[in-house]
Amino acid sequence: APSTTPPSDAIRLNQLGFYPDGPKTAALVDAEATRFYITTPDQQDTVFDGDLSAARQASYSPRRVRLADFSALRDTGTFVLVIPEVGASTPFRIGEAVYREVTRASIKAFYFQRASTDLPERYAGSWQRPGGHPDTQVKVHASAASPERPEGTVLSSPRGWYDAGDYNKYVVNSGITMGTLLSLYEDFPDHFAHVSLNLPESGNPLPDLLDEVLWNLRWMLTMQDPHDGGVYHKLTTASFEGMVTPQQATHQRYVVQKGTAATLDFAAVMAQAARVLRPFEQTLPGLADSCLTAAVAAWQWAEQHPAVVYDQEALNQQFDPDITTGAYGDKNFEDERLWAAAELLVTTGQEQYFRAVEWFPEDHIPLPSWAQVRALGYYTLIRQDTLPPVAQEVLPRLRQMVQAMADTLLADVDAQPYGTVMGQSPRDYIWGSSAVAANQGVALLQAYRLTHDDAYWKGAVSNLDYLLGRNATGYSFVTGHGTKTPQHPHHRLSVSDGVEAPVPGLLSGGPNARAPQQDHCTSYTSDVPDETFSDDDCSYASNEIAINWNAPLAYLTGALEALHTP
Ligand code: 9MR
Repeated sequence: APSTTPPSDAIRLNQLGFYPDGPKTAALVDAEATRFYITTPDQQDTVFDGDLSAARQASYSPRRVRLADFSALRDTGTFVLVIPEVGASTPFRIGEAVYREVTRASIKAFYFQRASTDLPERYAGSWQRPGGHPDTQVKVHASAASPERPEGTVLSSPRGWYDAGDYNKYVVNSGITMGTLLSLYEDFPDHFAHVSLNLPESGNPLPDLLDEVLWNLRWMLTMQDPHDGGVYHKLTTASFEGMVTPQQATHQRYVVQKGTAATLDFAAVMAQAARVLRPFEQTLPGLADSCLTAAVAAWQWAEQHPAVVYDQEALNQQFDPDITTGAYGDKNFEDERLWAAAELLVTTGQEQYFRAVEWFPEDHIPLPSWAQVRALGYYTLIRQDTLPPVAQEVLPRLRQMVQAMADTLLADVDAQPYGTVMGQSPRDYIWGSSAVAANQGVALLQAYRLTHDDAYWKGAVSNLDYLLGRNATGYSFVTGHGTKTPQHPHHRLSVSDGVEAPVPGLLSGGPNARAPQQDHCTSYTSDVPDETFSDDDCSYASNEIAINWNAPLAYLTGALEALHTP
């Protein structure tokens, strides 16, 4: 066995570990070596050894990366990877259910984001806190005034999740987040019937994942104007509050202008929720019906108001007070409309929703993001055992398109420096790049569910490896899960709570090539796209957290666990 070597940050791998029958790869960054060894944690016994690959380089990075492939090692246990000339990795596991805890944490993270409630110690541990933002005295902003609800009307709109590092609640971003979490349940109901999250509601007959989803669903329902079915774009303070606790954040909250994107996202979520909650009618009497009624009213509003943009700058020219919080200002509603139609079609079986949209506006499927949700509609159609007869005709093409999307993601993966699907293009390193990686993984798993072709599963695993450490920063981007994790996310709850460790299970946004210009934080140490990350709470463009990033992390980890559970 090689002699004992100290840990080295040049060795990057999934810090949680690997499935026995799964791919296992580590990366060595900017160091020369030829052999690697997998040993027991004390480095006394070598259980596997192999050759490092030749060095590879991305077009956008000066780093030379070699890979160590130890997929053939199937022993379970805790190990380290040793490269005698360089150093050792931190210990990692090979075992069944290696992502069980991170799955739970990535969903429990939503509990920590709950507005309007105390988080007692028995559920929140060290991150217990008194509630804030009751949101029972929310005002109708001038931009949202209507005859029935003039400016200044007081509304009650409690619950929901804080969007991100800030304390506001945004319908558009709740849309993709809820769609992704409801889909995780819809795809793996048997698995999630048994995933327990230690929530206040854990004793009830509902699976915990759905209990958590309900916290935001009930808030979303309050964001619809019952007089016309339209949905307010967001519930927000006029400007961002300081890095204070929820109880100290007491500025007036408003609902602002209704918009087409928010209303269609709402319609999609409510239609999907109606379907998913239907089997729990006894526990939640009437809720599925209420969701469907809300979805239909929202759809009808959007048919009458097909192009109401939420343009914050334009609103601020017209109305007071100025609103300067997150805009989520999408201008294209074709994808939201397709998603809403897909959910309404599947839930109601009514032909009108099939006839209402052009199902193939483009040949390829864009990766989901808060502003682009077409894939969510497609995923919903392909996951059904049976579709209404009119819709059958689109299925073959849809299946082929989902597969083509996944094939494109896999196209060049074997030549990548880190061997991950993430990072094949420098354009992957945008604001919230961690969600790019996670959503690529989700897309690959949709193709895997269709075909059972292992290549898609391995591609998805490669992106989880990216998120948990096999990347150019050496971080596992999930707080509290890994050996090197973000300590200072831009997250008001974590900054203000007096607890040293940040709230666990949160996905940091990740490297963002434009972050230094976007947040003016000065602690970045590299401008290489995949390294432009700073574990500093000033770095909201690379180190914030957000619900729409945690949701695909929950899907990716949860689906891998569900698929892997015998
Ligand atoms: O995730 C959003 C990203 O795509 C945008 O480029 C960015 C700037 O508009 O805003 C991000 O969303 C933020 C939102 O506006 C406010 N809450 C925090 C969100 C995450 O940073």
